[in-house]
This record gives sequence, structure tokens and C-alpha cells, in this order.
Amino acid sequence: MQSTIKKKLLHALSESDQDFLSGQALAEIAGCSRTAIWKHIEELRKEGFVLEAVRKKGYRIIETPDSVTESKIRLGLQTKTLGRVIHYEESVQSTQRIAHVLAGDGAAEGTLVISDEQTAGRGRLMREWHSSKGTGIWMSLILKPLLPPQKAPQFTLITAVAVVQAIEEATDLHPQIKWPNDILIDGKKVTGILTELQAESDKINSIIIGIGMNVNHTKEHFPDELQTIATSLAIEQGDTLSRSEIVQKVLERIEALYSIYMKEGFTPIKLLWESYAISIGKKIRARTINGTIEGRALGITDEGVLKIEDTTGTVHQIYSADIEVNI
Ligand code: BTX
Repeated sequence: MQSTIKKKLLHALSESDQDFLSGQALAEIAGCSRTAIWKHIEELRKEGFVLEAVRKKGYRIIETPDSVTESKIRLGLQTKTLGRVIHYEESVQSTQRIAHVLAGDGAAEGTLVISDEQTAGRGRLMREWHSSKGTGIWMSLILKPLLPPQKAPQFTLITAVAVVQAIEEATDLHPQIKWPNDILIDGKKVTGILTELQAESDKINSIIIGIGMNVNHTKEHFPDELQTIATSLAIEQGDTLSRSEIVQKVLERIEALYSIYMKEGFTPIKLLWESYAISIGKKIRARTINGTIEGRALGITDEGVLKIEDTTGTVHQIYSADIEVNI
């Protein structure tokens, strides 16, 4: 985690915009020596910040890197709780694993674990999640709602809506949601969501929401087997994007929807979710662990469970499955 000095330093430098701030002024703001300021300025440079230093004038930020470091995400983040504690590492096996450990150790609600690269990123059912370095958003968010464990799957749907809204804010794109956890653009997967739980029989301790988002990938970043099924925001938009800005928007959207959900329940989320869903009204095939069901997707229940009507008119409730649309 970042030191208070660095937080104060970055805050002051970003507030001062193009004006210089002297080493003395920064030392007073951060409550430390000028030597300590210099040390932290060097650290920021190593993170990719371009800082101009002029004798007798001081420092100012010229350029910020396309990174997802704690400093970069914190700069301009407009949330109250989410992402107020950030654990960034350059490379990890899986942000989910770290988040599980932190949650078990009593991490605060809203704690974010994020990395520039995952070497063993995972999807549902222990599938692999390809997480190449410097291209995507690989993050896990810890929430601690006072709710029973049965409500946890709804958080996948809350997150899916938040991700779609964040992408719509940051780009000209209009992604769609494939129940329960895929975000697609033109039928190709741009984001996957993995919701995991630490719970007792009647109470959630922590929900750990893993979000994997392909942002600045070119086609070549994907392994052969993903090239036809995966895409990135940059491929679709035709331009690269700031990953940290998208992280901020995702956190802001989740915070807003989470607050609505805790006050008003799932109904308003359900309406939003259905407006972005790809499968409603379509013929789909759902592969569950108990077998395959084909039929028309009717929508989701108030609990976020998918309803499928088969050819005999029987309505099935699907709690977990892989879906094929337009069969
Ligand atoms: P899922 O099980 O629905 O999807 C996994 C499947 O998606 C894989 O079997 C593969 O076919 C495809 N796939 C793998 N990598 C990618 C990719 N980069 N883009 C598009 N398709 C891909 C989805 O699981 C949930 C993924 C969550 C990932 C996040 S990243 C941060 C956090 N840490 C971690 O280890 N997992 C989560």
C-alpha cells in the first residue's frame, strides 16, 4: 500500500495542475522533509509519471503513464468507499487469490486488488483467464454486504451492468451482457466476471468480484484459441484507452449501483440488466452441470436467476450455466 506522503504529494501535484509546487511547499503539505519529497518524486518517475523539476520553481506533472498503479487509479477517483484501499502489484498469479487472503484477514469493504499482469488468471470452474501484461484490467474488488449468501450471484449482474455503463461512458461502444457473466461486443468477449464468496451459512463475510477486461489488446495479444472469440475495447474502438480511467469509472458505477441495490433491492438493477442483455427472447442452449436445456430465454427472476421456456412450455430456472445464444 502507498504511503500517506505519496498520497498527499500526488494529490497536491494533481490539484496544482500546470503550476509548479516548490519542494518546500510539498514538504509542508505532506508533513515530511524535502529529502523525503525527492525520494517519492523518484518513485513516481519509476512508475512512469513524467515530472518536470525546475530550480527555484519546484515540480509539476507533465504526463501520467497508462498504468494501473495505486497512484494512477487514485488520481481523480470519485468514490467514497470503493478503491479507497488499493493493492497494486506489477505481476501476480491471480488477483482473486490475493483478495481472498486479504478478505480473510479482515480487509476493508471496497479494497481493490489490481495488477498489470496475471500469470494464472482464472475464470469459472477453474478455466484459464488470459491476462497479458500492460494491456488489460485484471482486478478483484472486496465487498462486505450484510446479506445472506444466496444473494451473492446478484453481484455478478450488478457488476455486469456497471461494466457496460463504464464502457459506454469511456467509448462509443455498446456492449451487451450474456448471462450471467460475459460482456460481449459484436458477439466477442471483452470482459469476464467471476464472483466468489467467503460466507457462513446465513451471512456473507466477503464477496470477491473478479473483473477481467481486455482494453488495449491488439489481435496478436490473444492466443490462437481466443482470436475468434475475444476482443478488446481498443480493437473495437480503433484507439487505445486509459486503463486507469476505465477502472475509476467501473468503481464509480459499481458504487452507485451497489447503493441503489442496498436501498431498493434488485428490481431496479434487474431492469437495467435486461436492457443490456443479449439473450432475452432468443433461443438459447444452457449447459449446466446437470445437463443441457434448450429453449427461449424469458428473462431473469427477481433473484437474478435465468428463466428458459422449453418447447413443452415448461419454464426452467437456471442458477449456473454456460449459454449459447441463437442456436
Ligand atoms: P469464464 O469461465 O466465463 O470464461 C473463461 C473462458 O473465457 C476461457 O475458457 C476462455 O475460453 C475465455 N477466455 C480466457 N481468457 C480470455 C480473455 N482475456 N478474453 C476473452 N475470453 C477469454 C470469466 O470466466 C471470468 C474471468 C474473470 C477474470 C478475472 S481477472 C481478475 C480476477 N483474477 C482472476 O484470476 N480472475 C478474475
